[in-house]
Amino acid sequence: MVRRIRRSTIFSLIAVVALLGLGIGYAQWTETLTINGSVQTASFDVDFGTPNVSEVDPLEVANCSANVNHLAPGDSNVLNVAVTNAYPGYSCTITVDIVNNSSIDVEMTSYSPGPVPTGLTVTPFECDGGAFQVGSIIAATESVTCNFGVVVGADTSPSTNYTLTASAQFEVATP
Ligand SMILES: [Ca+2]
Ligand SMILES: [Ca+2]
Repeated sequence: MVRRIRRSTIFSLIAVVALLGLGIGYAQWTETLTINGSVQTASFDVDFGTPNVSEVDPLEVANCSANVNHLAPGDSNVLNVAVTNAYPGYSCTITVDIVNNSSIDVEMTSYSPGPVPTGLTVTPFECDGGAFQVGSIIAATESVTCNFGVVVGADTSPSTNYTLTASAQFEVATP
């Protein structure tokens, strides 16, 4: 009887140890996975570059200047052109890049020239020699060179301020 009890005790201990071992093994095969989400959207920013001006000023009294307006740091969405002391026969041409500072391609979706005051002639805002138009795409980080001109006609009035506006809209290019 004494021997049997011992055997059974020893067997029980072994069984317990074996179960503990299984428990440890099972824990090692159970892991918690953590997902850290991070989504970065593309940057979108179209700007005017630094404009250049050339003029036909036979009397050499007029002046034409152009600059970009920074609505926010690095955001050059407005091109300002000022012509002073203009007279019939004077003309000024502005050349400016439209720069796609986005990380994605952008498409010009519309261009809206404003009304041209009587007495002035405004040559069309032309980009890439006319090849770039509504529906055209500027690839990421690329640019397109545009120009337009203002010609002062014979029927302008002295000491008058003429106002010109135009706008172009861009959006993410659809493939
Ligand atoms: Ca001048
Ligand atoms: Ca911009």
